[in-house]
Order: sequence, then C-alpha cells, then structure tokens
Amino acid sequence: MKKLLALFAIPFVLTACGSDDEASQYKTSVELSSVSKGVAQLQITITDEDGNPASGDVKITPIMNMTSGMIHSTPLSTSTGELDTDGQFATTAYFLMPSGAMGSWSVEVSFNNTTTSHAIDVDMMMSDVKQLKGGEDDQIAHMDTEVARTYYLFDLGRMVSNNMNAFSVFVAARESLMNYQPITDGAVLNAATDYELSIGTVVVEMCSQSCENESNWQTAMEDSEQAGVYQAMNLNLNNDENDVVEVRLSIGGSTKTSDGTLEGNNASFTFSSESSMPMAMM
Ligand SMILES: [Cu+2]
Repeated sequence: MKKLLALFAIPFVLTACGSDDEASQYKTSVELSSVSKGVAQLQITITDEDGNPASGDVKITPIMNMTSGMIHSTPLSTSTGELDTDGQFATTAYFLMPSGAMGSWSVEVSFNNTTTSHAIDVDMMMSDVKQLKGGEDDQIAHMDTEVARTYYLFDLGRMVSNNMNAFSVFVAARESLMNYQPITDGAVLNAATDYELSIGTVVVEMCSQSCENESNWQTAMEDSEQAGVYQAMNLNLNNDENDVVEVRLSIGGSTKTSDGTLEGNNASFTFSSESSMPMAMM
C-alpha cells in the first residue's frame, strides 16, 4: 500500500514543481470585438493556475493561413506590452482580409516562453482596406524579388456635428508578409536592411469636394496617443451615402499613390448612409 501511494505521489510532485510544465499552467483567452471596416479591438486575458491575473510581457501575432498556402500577419496598433493588473492586454487590429474562402485567421499569444494559438473570425470586405504603393525608391523584398511597398489605410469613421466635420484614418506600411508598422514621424521601416526607409515628414491630407481645387485639401493631424491615426477637420461632409473622402499620403516629400507613380490615384473612401462612429451623434 505504501508503495502504491508513493507511485501516485511522484506524478503529483512533478506537476506541481516541474519547471518544464510551468508555462502551461497559465490560461490564455483571446476576445475579438465586432469588426468594423476591418478594424477591431483584440483583448488578451491571462490567468494563473489559481485563476488570478498573470503579470508580465506579452507579444501578439495575428496570422492568416491563406488557402493559397501563403502565411501573413496584419497591422496592429501595438504588438507587445505588459499585462495590466487584471492580467489583460488590449490592442487594435487592422485586418487585411476576411476569414472565409481566402483563408483562416488565428492570434498567437506569446507569454512566459510559451506561444498559444487562438482561432478568430474576421468579418469584413476586401474593399474596406485601401492601398497605396511606394515608387521605385520605396520597394521591399518579396519572394526572391522586389515589390513596391504597400501602405494600408483604414476607415476610422466620420465625425459630423454642428461644430465638427472630420474623418479619421489609420495608416500602416508593410515591411514583410509578417511585419507591419504604423506610419508615424520617426518610425524606421525595414531597419538595417537594403530596404530601410526612415519615416521623416509624414503629410496626410484629405478632401471631400472639388478636390481639383488645392484649397479644399485639409492637412490631417496625427493623434498624439495612437501612432498612425490621422484626423482632418473642415471636410464639408454631409454624413450620408454620397460622401467621398480622398486621402493623400506623402512621406519625406514622396507621394504614395495607387500604382506608385505620380499618375496614380489617391486613396478614396466611400460610406453607407449611417455613420460608423458614435461620435457622429454628438
Ligand atoms: Cu490573407
């Protein structure tokens, strides 16, 4: 009988003290808000074996497994950070593609030397994401060749009220299939590679009516709290389905267009009848 007890005791002791298994004692959950025009809040919660909030640094990596076999990530407002006192970390995800026929999405969470994978469903349309391209001087490596760097612009909503007439976008750039960065003053893309691009002066401009007239273009201000988020005011939007906002992006004096040349188009946003942001109620 004594022998039997001893046998049972061994695995118990190993589980409680074995450092190899320590990481798996944490429970990680991932919550995705509803996706609006490709934009969603991603919240990670990590608890220890007693259900108490964990503490430490986390790294978040969204991954799309394409039906074609290609694997890529997507821009985040921030991909690393420290869990708060509730064991939580939140970031904004800007998705490049919907879940479905093209492939499936998951979120990898790295914490305490362990990475867990969590399936998510991304409900959006391809047309929610606007793209601009770099020119000959703004290329990245891609599958043994070079391609124009892609800039992604996301609709963060109109704010139309008696004293406000504004539109906000989030702007990010691709460094590789797995790496993206918000476009902000001082950022360095593809640092220490042949494709390094230092983001000096960023100019984001918007126009809604008679855009052939330069005076109708408004310079957007970057949000001081959220890298890559730009808002322009005084746009003459009606807050209906006829609104169109053109967005012009220029980095270090070089304008990014639909095809990377000066003949290319700006990004152009169209809208449904109702406003996408609660701010419009103000
Ligand atoms: Cu994809």
